[in-house]
Amino acid sequence: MRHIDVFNGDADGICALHQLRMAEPVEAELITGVKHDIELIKRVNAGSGDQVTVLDVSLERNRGALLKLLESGARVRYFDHHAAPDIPVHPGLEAMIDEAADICTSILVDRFLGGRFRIWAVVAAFGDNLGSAALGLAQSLKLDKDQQAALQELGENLNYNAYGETESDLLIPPADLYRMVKRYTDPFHLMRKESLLGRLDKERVSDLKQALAIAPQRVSGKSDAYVLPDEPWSRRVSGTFANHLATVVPNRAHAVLTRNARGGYTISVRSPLEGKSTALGFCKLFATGGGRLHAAGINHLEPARLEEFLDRFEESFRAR
Ligand SMILES: [Mn+2]
Repeated sequence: MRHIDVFNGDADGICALHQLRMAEPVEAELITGVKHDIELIKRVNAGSGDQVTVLDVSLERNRGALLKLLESGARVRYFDHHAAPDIPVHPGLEAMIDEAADICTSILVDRFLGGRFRIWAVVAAFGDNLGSAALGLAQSLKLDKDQQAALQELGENLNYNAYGETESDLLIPPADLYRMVKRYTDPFHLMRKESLLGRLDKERVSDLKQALAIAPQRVSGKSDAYVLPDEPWSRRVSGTFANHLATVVPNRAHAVLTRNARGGYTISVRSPLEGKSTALGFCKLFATGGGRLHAAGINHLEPARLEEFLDRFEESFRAR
């Protein structure tokens, strides 16, 4: 029997798998990728008797590949917190899905293991930006303020490593980052021993600093659009930069454009909470647009359409 572990390359995916494998150590084949690379199950090659564990990737986006895998005779255990409106019923599938807003996959695994390695769920919840859930778990472990702050930084750094268009944009491939994390039962020990964490922290700070030094390409009454240079740091920081702008200047709409491997632009859009135009409504005007109401994006825009995009962005967020 082979074990295949399929997990999101962000902090939540890594910490979920780490908890499980401390409880159930096995040699497993690893399948993971950058954070937005979530169609991972189609990369699994397994059959009768094989055990596949899937962590922190949308079941909805993997449903077809999951059904194929189940039909091939593999057994699948699935932990996730993304929307899953139609969970298949199959004797080979054990699904632990909870879509509650204050839950991440590592918290589901923490429940499954009865809290055995809870400190890693704290790290993951901070990484997934679930601050109050993380603090609740940290308090149940009686961690002090300094320990909480250190775990928050660790979660954010592990998470930041997963941002980029491809693994070549990242400081370390997520599978290697997991193999490093896996050597430590104690996250404080990991932070003391591994200089990579300090490098991730520096990179996260310097990427944002570089983005903040870029002047917007288009400034209008109610919105700003930024075009970042064609560099790995741009592709790592784009979402973080857009969130930063939305936090610091919440009454304006923001678009952050980065060059992608197809020669076009990938775009993050954030909209003010009030006003009738939303990031999602705007992004849906484009074929590859989607996301959440006030935090949406466009996967690909042809380069020749840049000026048209800037005009439509300005126009959409002009009226309030
Ligand atoms: Mn997650």
